[in-house]
Amino acid sequence: FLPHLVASLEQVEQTYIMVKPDGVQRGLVGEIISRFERKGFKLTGLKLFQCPKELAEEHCKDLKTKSFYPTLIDYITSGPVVCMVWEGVGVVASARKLIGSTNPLQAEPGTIRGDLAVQTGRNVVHGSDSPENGKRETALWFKEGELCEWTPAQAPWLME
Ligand code: IDP
Ligand code: MG
Repeated sequence: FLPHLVASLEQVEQTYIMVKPDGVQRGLVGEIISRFERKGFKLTGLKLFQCPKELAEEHCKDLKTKSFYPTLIDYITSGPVVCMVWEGVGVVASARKLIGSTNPLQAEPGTIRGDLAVQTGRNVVHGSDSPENGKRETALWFKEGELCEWTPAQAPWLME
């Protein structure tokens, strides 16, 4: 029992991060995973997955009215994606910062999109935009039993 690791349990969030098909095709999977890993968040789910159309539509349902919606669905289902769940205090907002702005040309250097992409329609990675959506998207993309609860050996060196 490590009291310092459970003290802030209610503050622990989940975010759904996905390397999109362009990131997989361009060989950026390791690079993208590394950024979250090095930051110090905890990986609790990971799989390579060919997304069916119905799941892409459910995931993107808030964008249904947008002109780019059909091409977005084609993009997300165009090849395998890497699905991940990362956990930590403040992980949702922090992951969005690591990812950078939706338009890679406006994304700051040092962010994933700022360093690795040029177009909104090929912006290599997805990240949940709120803790609620982090939970919703985790449940959408992962079945129970696919997630791992574990304590990283480095935990006491990341959190006092
Ligand atoms: P986000 O991924 O930064 O949260 P959202 O507005 O939620 O951005 O849009 C979801 C995804 O839809 C974007 O990551 C991008 O792949 C795609 N998208 C958003 N706006 C456009 C656009 O204007 N043209 C083409 N694709 C877009
Ligand atoms: Mg979004």
